[in-house]
Amino acid sequence: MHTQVAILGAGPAGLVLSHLLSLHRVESIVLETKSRAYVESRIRAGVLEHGTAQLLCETGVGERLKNQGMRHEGINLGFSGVLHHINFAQLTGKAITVYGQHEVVKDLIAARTSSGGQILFEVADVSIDALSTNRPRVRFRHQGENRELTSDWLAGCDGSHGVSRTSLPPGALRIFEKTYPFGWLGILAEAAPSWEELIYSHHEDGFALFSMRSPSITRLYLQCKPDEDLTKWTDERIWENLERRLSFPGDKKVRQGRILQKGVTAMRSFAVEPMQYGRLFLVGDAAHVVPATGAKGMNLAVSDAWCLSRALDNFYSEGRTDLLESYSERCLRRVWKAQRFSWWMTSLLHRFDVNDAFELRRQLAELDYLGRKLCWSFLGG
Ligand code: RFL
Repeated sequence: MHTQVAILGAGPAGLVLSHLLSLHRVESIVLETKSRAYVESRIRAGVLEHGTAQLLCETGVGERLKNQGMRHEGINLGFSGVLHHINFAQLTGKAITVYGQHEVVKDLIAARTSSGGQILFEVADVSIDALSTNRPRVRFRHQGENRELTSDWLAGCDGSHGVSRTSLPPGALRIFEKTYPFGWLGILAEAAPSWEELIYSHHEDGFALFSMRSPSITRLYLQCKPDEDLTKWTDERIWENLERRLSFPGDKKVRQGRILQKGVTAMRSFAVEPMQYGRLFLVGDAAHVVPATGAKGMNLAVSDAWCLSRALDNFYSEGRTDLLESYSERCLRRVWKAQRFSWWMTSLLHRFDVNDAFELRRQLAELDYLGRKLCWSFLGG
């Protein structure tokens, strides 16, 4: 089998890339280790930046997003028991859309399959080679058979644990990494959201995030140990902690409901340079991971995919290679800005050491400063 662009991974990066390439009439084949049902129900991100939502809508995969996505003009920062509203629309003229990553994935898979795009699900034993030749190769098993796919270019969109980055020779990439001494315990609950917008809550017991996925499903997170034992967290203990960390004046409190899903996510920052090796391009989480606090991961994946699709379109339509050559440099500029923002949000809102009273006061002073600064710039200062 041969194609112009072989894509490893049917997450947001791989699917957006395949979708955009098809609009430019560039052929691709996507290989995915999991089943279609699995990737369509994997609960992850839920905040789409203005640019991401706009790209999906403008390229014909935004119908459900427009109908079901929830436009939020701001977020709330909670600290010292008080909520402070930050109005993005007034500050920047832009808003965010709350729409589950798995819904984006469903929309993209539907678009690819209905226009004859090839996605092979449940592939196994994936390996890559010949990356420095003009015929990179992927070997894999599919439906019990050993298969081989050659391509002009290979896109590694296989997430932070995929094979594309880890198959490269030692020293090919420079790795930058930071791990945080905490994780997030996340739940998905059958409960209508109590507040209209997200709440990022700083609390002396640890950070909490109130968010939602739809008018009847709430998504909530609690700062916890990175290797937290979930069996120690009964539903009762989770709700009790959420209520305490999300308690603000007024009559609203966290609405409880059946817990549909529980999980622990470690928090880390990770990036490689460059995001290219021979004819392999790394896209999305395969090249960088940000702590979820900044809600940047999926948006970065979409942005990388857009950048690469443009470069490949230029190559096939005009024979130009300059955009392919500068792919890594252009993506990394944005990646490092997102790394800085995500690190800053994470450092501002989490307790690194519950016994460090100085750090607690410093964070509160910074949050207070931030609240005043944003209100001030708001008034045109
Ligand atoms: P993905 O989504 O991990 O997709 C990679 C795909 O590759 C497959 N795969 C392979 N396929 C072929 N061959 C192989 N050898 C393969 N190995 C793996 C996998 O099965 C998978 O389908 O990476 P991608 O496409 O780069 O997308 C990145 C995003 O998923 C990620 O950045 C976000 O989910 C991060 N994130 C958030 N991002 C946001 O922009 N806004 C948010 O609000 C937000 N919240 C979150 C998040 C991530 C979280 N977790 C669980 C890490 C909240 C959480 C809790």
